[in-house]
Amino acid sequence: MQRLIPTLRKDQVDLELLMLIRTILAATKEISFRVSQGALGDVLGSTLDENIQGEQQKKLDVIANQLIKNMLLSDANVRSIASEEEDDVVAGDPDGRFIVAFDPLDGSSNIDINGQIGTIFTIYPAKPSLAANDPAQFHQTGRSQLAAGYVLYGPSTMLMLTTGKETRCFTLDRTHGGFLLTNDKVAVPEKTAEFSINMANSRFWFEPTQTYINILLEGEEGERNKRYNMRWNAAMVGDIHRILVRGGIFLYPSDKRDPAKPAKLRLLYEANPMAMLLENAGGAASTGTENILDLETSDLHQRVPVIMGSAEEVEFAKSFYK
Ligand code: FDP
Repeated sequence: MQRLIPTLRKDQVDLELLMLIRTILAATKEISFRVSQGALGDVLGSTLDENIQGEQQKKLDVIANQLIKNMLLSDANVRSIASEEEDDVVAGDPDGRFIVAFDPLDGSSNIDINGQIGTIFTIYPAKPSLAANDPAQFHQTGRSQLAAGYVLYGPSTMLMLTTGKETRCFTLDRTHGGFLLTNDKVAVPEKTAEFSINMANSRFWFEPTQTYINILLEGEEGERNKRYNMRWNAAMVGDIHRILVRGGIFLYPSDKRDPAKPAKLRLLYEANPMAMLLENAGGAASTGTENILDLETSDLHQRVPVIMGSAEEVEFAKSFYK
């Protein structure tokens, strides 16, 4: 089985970018180990702090953030860092060629129940004219991403990665400590009969979401003429992984719960990397009205509605949001 570095070399990935991906993955291997230790590693439970988005930080959120940040700061090619757990941009090397954004621990509510969690990351080119601590470094569209991926800490630890060509899947081989290529061309089935949405929010949905989901619930008696099943992992990384493996549609639409927070997921370090992984595997990613990858980030922690997955199903869902 092929190892990660030879695979990236074969894809002619820039050498410094390749080293940066390796740096990020070194931190995720440490996180994977800590996660597998569970209560024995004293990583479960909450801290007494909240992040900038008012969410209570779990111990593992903080540990994962610190591990990745420290590794990135030791890489001279990293100019700026953005993280879900950091209020502002963290300045790296003033001459670094790359900027990195990440969600250190996606699916925080799954940490204490031994459920699926993961690290999501994305790498962009740095803007040479801007300082390392300038948030405008990140004011780019998702189309500028040089690499995007996640590491899923499940029964096995898996890496899903794209550097612009195919989306590839690797599995962490604990016997030698490296990621081995286990799917060299991930292909999302075009059609699906599986959807993923937090149904508990249904009374807060806007009309397009109500109409679309009601049609799916009608099954073979409705317009789609097929019986749908539902899956909700409560960790985007787990839901998107399932969709990359066997298809499906994932929605976190805007809703009326809190007018100050009309959408939940973050564009820079959640929606964009997942959208790139999906598009490069033949899937699609939209807000309902626009392609996610075409949006320009204007705030590090900006939120977007998300509809992503199997291309034909996303296209059908979009027809309700016009
Ligand atoms: P979490 O806040 O637990 O980190 O990042 C946001 C996210 O998880 C996604 O991973 C997940 O899909 C969603 O929020 C879960 O939202 P609900 O609380 O509505 O289930």
